Amino acid sequence: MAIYGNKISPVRTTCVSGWHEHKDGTTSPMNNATGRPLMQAVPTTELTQFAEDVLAGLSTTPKSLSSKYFYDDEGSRLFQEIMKLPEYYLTGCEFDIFSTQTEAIYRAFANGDGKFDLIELGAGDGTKTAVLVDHFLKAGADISYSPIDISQEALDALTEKFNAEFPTLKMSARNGDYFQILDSLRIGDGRRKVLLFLGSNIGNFSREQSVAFFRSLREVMSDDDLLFIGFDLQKDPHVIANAYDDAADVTAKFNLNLLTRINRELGGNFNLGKFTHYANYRPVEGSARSFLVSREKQTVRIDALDREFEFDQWEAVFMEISQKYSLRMIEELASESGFQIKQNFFDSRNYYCDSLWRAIR
Ligand code: AVI
Repeated sequence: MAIYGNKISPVRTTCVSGWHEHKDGTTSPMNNATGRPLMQAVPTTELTQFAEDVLAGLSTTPKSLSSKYFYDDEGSRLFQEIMKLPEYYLTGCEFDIFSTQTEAIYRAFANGDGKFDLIELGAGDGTKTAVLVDHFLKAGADISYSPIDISQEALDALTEKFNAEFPTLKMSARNGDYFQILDSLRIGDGRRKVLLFLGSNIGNFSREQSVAFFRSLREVMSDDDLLFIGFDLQKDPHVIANAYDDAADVTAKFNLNLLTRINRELGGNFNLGKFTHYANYRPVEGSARSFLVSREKQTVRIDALDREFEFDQWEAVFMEISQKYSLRMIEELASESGFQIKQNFFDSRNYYCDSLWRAIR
């Protein structure tokens, strides 16, 4: 019996249409008549969460795959490449904020005493955070740094870099999904925590998932803790559309890599050449979306699911949403999740905002 990855459930969901979004941000196929999750027990090989989500996503109309699975080691490497692309302005904007407003950020984090623990959710290679840490240490702050990331390779690179640059910094890197690690954040030693959620990672969540996520962070935060979030702002639609459709096709490779991951981890037989990447930006909703579109009618088999999936010619698989925000949206998100804005930091072009939130007591 083939078991792909860690087994999590002896039950699998079956082919239905629509989505039910759980409070924890996960989704299940939904019975469209009742709006409830439709879970039909089918005797099967035990499936991983990844396998279950792929099954659910490819069994609905329209088909979808979750962008949270983009980040295997190769996906994380491709994302590092995206961040260096001329079209992908987000990283540069956050870097601009961190390098030009470092002291103001330090004062806002320090809250008078300069003692706090920095916890970064989805740290990646930590390049931008290094700018802050460098300044905080030079200012004599008493800090520790805990980067959390799904990619062990990215964490290893970060740890090596930080150990070399900041030999005195107390550091404990943690590998895993930040949803799973949330609970461990509750256990504190009484020191103030500043949680970092940078890079507009929040833009890859739906609005409901964002509120649920921020609320679950609020639950593990003490009243004096702070949350620092990167939001990509609404701007010239052409600038945004280009950021998700770069000339070097790195974003296309980044999306297609999820098919490679399915082939490798779930025994799929996706032919990558038979799919094309397509991205668009909808200025009314402020959301960029990306798709993989089937160039021809085809059948794809996934051994771990013991299933074949039919794709029509030009059928699109929804891959990712990247939400862009107005200041009003940021304020609403904060207040709906139990926070208020302490201070906003903008880059010189007003493309991007790092928003510092304090919990409403
Ligand atoms: C990680 N995340 C904020 C990126 C974004 O901009 O939505 C992922 C990405 N997708 C395509 N390019 C970058």
